[in-house]
Amino acid sequence: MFYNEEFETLPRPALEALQLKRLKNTLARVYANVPFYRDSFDRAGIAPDDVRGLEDLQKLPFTYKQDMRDSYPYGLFAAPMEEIVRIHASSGTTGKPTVVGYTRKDIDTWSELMARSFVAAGVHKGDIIHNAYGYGLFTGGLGAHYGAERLGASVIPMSGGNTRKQIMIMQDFGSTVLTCTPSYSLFMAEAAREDGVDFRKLNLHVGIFGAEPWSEEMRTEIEAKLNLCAIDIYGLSEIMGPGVAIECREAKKGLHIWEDHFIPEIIDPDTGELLPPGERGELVITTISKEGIPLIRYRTRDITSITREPCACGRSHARIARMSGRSDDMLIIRGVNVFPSQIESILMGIEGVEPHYLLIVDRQENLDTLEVQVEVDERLFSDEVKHLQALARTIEKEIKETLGVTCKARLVEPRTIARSEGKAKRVIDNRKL
Ligand code: DLL
Repeated sequence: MFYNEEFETLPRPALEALQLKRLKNTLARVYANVPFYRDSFDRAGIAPDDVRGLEDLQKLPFTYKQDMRDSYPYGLFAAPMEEIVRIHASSGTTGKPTVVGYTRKDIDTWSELMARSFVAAGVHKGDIIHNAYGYGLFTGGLGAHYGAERLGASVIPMSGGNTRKQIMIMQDFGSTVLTCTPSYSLFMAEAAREDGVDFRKLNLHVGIFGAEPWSEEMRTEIEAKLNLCAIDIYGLSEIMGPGVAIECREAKKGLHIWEDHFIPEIIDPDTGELLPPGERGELVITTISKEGIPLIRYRTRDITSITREPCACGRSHARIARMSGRSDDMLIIRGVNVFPSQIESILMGIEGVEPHYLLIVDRQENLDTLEVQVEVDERLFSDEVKHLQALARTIEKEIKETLGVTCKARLVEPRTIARSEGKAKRVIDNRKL
C-alpha cells in the first residue's frame, strides 16, 4: 500500500533526475536569499551553476547546527516572514534553541511525507491514531497530527503527559495506532498494568516510535509488552520534523528516506569523505524542496548506513539503518568508544532485566568509571540477595566481553529510574562538570 504510489516507486533514473532539478532550484534559492550560503559558497569557490550532476553536491560546504545557532533566530530563512506560516524550535541541551520556519508549501510537503510514512507503517483511513508526541515547539505532535489528517485517519491530539488519562482514552476511544517515543510507550504499558488494564487487550495494531535512539532488542520488548507491531520513524526539526524516514511494515528492515525531498549522504565524521553503501558513518542531508529554511549538506550527527538495494515493499527510496546514536552521544570510557544503544542491546538480552536503565559516567582519580543502573523484575528483587549479585556479575561480564568496557552494575527496584513522557535521558556524564 502506498500513499503516493507514483513518487514512492519512482524508478531510480527518474528519481535522480528529479533530485538534480530540485537541488539546482534550491541552490539558486539559497544563493539569492541567504547571505550565509552566498558567503560560504563564494569562500569555497563554487557557484550554484557549477553543480551539473548529483555527484557535484560533494563540492559544497557542510552546514552545521552551530551555523543555525550563529544566525539565531531567523538568519538562515530563505523566505520572507510574510510567507512563513509556522515556527518550531528544537530544545538544545545548552544555549539557545534551533529555530525553523515553514511556508504553506513546506507544511503541505511535511503533511504528505507524514501521510506516506503512516501508510508505509500499515496505517489506513479508518484508523484511530492516539498521538502522544508532544505538541508545541517540538515537531513530533503537530507533525504526526497533520500527517494523520492528510491521510484521513482520526487523530486524537493527546500530546505527552497525564499517563493515566492516556490509558483511559486509549481504552474508551478504541485507539488503533499509538505514536510516541519508544520509552514513553513502555511507561504507558507499565502504568496500565498498575491500573489493572491489560495493554494487550487494547485495539492497538501498530506503534510508530521515534525521536530517540532505541535498539532492536527494545523493539522485541515493546512488541511483547504492548502486543503491536513497532515501527521506527526518524526525523529532525532542522530538516522537517518526524517523517524524514520510516520503516515499511513489509520488510521492517531499514528506514526509507523520502529521496524526492531529501538527498542523503553518509560520511566519515572525521574526514568528511563520502562512505560507500553499507558503511556506518554520519548522515548528511540536503533538503531539495523546502522554501522556509532549506539546508545544504546538513550534518545531522546521527550515525547510520545506507542501502539502495530494492525493498520487498516496492518503494524505490534508499533505506538508512536504525540509528546507533549520535556522534555527540558517544561515550569514550577509558579510551573505548561506546554508544548507549550498544549497552541497551546487551541489557535487553539478559533475563530478568527491565527496559529502564541509566548510565552514569564519572571520573575518579583520573580514571573514567561507568555505572549501569538497571531495574530488575519485581520477582527477582524479592528473591535471595545472591541471585541479584549473580545477575549484576552477569551484566558486568557481558558488557566487558562485548564492548571491552569495565562497569559496575547496580540493580535497582522497579520504578526507581525516572520515566520520561518524551525523549528519555539515558546518560548522566559527571565528567563535564
Ligand atoms: O525528534 C523529530 C521526531 C519526532 C522524529 C517524532 C520522530 C518522531 P528533534 O527534536 O529535532 O526532532 O530531534 C532530532 O532525535 O537528530 C536524532 O538524534 C534523534 N532521533 C529522531 N528520531 C530517531 C530515531 C525529532 N528513530 C534528533 N532513532 C535526531 C534514533 C532518533 N534517533
